[in-house]
Amino acid sequence: MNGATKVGAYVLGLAAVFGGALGVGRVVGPVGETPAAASHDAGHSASPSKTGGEAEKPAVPGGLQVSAAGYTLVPRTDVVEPGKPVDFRFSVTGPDGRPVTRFTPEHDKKLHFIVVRRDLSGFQHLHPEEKGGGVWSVPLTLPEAGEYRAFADFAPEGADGMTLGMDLSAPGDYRPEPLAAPVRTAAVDGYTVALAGDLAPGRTSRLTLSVSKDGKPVTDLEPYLGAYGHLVALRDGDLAYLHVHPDGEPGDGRTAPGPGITFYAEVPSAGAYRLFLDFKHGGTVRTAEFTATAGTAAAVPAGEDAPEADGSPATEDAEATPSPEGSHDPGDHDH
Ligand SMILES: [Cu+2]
Repeated sequence: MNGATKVGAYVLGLAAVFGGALGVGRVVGPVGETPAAASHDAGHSASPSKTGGEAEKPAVPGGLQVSAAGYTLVPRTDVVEPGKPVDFRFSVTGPDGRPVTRFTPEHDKKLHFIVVRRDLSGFQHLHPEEKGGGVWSVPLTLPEAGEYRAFADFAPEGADGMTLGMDLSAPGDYRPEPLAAPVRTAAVDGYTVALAGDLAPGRTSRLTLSVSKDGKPVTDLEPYLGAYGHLVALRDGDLAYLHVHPDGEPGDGRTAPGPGITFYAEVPSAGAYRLFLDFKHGGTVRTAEFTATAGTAAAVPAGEDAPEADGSPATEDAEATPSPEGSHDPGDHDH
């Protein structure tokens, strides 16, 4: 599979994220479109910026640009001192150069704001408030010194959804932490989250994250932003942003409130990614973090291509991985 194909599939993955809120157009598949991805996309636009015509042009992954398709992320707060809360303000300007004031909500919010340090530590998923005149405001603390990346994930009214990214600096002595090794379980606040499935570059990868507490599966997850979980994936090295979403939603008659939450993810390239799962239980939203590797068969050392449950390195065979909890019927989609 060539590079353009991988990127094309990635664009389609983004369209799956944003298309539901937009509900415009039909699928005009970029190269690399798969029947599986198309089934998620039916009736939705196919690209964050175009609905066709430029399908052959390799797209830039989300979050790497401060300006795209005429829209620009403009900070209105200059310096953020480490450890000190600030009222962080910013705008999105449109093709006419003015702040955009009308957005199409996606997942219950007009704008999702993700902040993470360049070493992939300190993840925050925030929801700024509109202050009028296209100004967004959010209480923000950058806990430690360092270079941070902030992502705004939004859809201007009448336009396709997009993710723009900007740098934020917290002055001081920055001591980057090494990326954690790939793991299959993450602990947060007394909960354990187990990851099944593997990221495969350029393909739709099915991931199931299963939540348990005190060794017992959690079967009463609470909807958060219209889903039982939200997963953000950031690429190690440049923080390319991939916002993926669950298979099914609360109240659709087939999606159980845990313990398994299934996602479909498209990653544009091989390499390491950091996954951040937000889930809500007992009235509190928590984030479980994983490092996962999108590999190729060649990248897996001989003899280590073992079943995923033992924490072996990622393989390409993501779609063959069953959901460990059987929270939905594998027959009701075509992955
Ligand atoms: Cu959000």
